[in-house]
Amino acid sequence: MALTVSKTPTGSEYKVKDISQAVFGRLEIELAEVEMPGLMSCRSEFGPSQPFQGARITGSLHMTVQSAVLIETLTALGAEVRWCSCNIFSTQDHAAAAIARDSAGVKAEEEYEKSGKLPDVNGCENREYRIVFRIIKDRLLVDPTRYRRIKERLVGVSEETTTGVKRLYQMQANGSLLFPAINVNDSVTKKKFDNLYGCRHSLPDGLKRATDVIIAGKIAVVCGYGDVGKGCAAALKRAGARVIVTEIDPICALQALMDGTPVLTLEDVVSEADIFLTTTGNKNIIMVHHMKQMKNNAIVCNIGHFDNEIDMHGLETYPGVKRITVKPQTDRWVFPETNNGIIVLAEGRLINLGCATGHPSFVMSCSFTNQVIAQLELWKERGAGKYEKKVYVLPKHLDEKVAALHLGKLGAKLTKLTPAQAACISVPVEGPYKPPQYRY
Ligand code: NAD
Ligand code: 3DD
Repeated sequence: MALTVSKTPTGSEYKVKDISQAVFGRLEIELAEVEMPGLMSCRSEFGPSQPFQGARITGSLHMTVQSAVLIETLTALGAEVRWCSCNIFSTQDHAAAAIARDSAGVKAEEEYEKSGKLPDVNGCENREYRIVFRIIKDRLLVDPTRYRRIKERLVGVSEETTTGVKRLYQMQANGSLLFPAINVNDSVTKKKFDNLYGCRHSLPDGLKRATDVIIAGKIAVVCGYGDVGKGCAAALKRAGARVIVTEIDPICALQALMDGTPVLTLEDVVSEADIFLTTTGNKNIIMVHHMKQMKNNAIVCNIGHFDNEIDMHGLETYPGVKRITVKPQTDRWVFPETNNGIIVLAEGRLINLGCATGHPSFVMSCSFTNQVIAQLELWKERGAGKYEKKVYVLPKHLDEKVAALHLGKLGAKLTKLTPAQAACISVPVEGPYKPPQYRY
């Protein structure tokens, strides 16, 4: 397997599918910038002072047009940025090419992820890489922890998504968190926007591009009714589907019922439903024994965590099953006993990023403005001892600032409180009373 890394005239390295797509990528990035007021405001507010001077930021997040605007906001504030994608289907090659040509070092090639193994050292055309890989492999054999010492130089990490944040809290609890972490996901202007409205927009986009099956009139099962599940259920309802929710949490289940959506178990509906969607962030939600019972050409897809919500391993290894690839990321799997097939999208990975282009720019601007603020905070406070090896959330006033940065674009005008009104509704932040932190 050839491992070749290219360099731009300015020397930044990149590995992307087709650098010639940079022209197209740049055009789409320019369109996205107009829809991302929060990020553009960060550039005008913080750009002059170059707060990230000396900072080297590396990101692993879907390499999309929207992420490209985030990357170029970080570089506009003075950071040196390197990026790699985090999913084998979500890279938008034209965005990767534009960033590679104009901004950061980008590795958006997912061939190693698909093969599941590092390139063969001897297969690398690039002599330097052969040497580097040899050194890395030899030293890891001697000291598997050798490359953990990087943590001494690491200032911290900001985490984008629900499942990633859950992993960080688990690491904090078991003492394996190596550096401070900011939980971007639980900023209200991230979770209640990206996860909810972003999925409400991008789920139907993915379904239609992948299958062009009508949603209206169909029975759709949404596993999980958190923010992602709520957004998806709303989208499917608006498209005319009869939605059924599965849940483990009584409060989320009750919310579904209040939204007019029945709550049943997967076993109750598996042989009747037409569309199955997992949104839980959990694993082993739809197993192969469920898929065997489904109607012919039932659609099975996931928008939650990566490819372990759907039992792809069980499906791929089912005796006698036949995989028919209709088109990239749309596969029909036929069971030998019934000759019935189910349609699995994006190989069980994220449908909105695998079969479509993910969330639109405006809602990603909310998420990514939180990312910039989190990175600025970690960099500004580095070495000041403010942050321990724990997980932190951003303060409410910054959350409100992110929201405020996005109101003008949609023509909103906020009402101003009189002092008497402000006094009437203010809640003392310090002292015995702490307003409850709702996650719902
Ligand atoms: P959440 O915790 O708010 O919601 C998950 C819900 O699933 C919870 O209500 C939980 O009770 C329920 N659940 C857990 N196990 C279940 C099971 N076995 N059966 C039924 N329900 C179950 O999380 P969220 O913010 O909605 O995110 C969900 C997942 O989506 C996470 O993995 C997150 O990282 C991911 N996510 C994906 C995108 C995307 O663009 N594809 C965007 C944001 C978040
Ligand atoms: N995610 C969805 N659409 C995206 C896009 N257009 N660019 C980058 C990332 C995108 C994933 C996010 O919703 C992320 O916040 C998550 O998974 O929580």
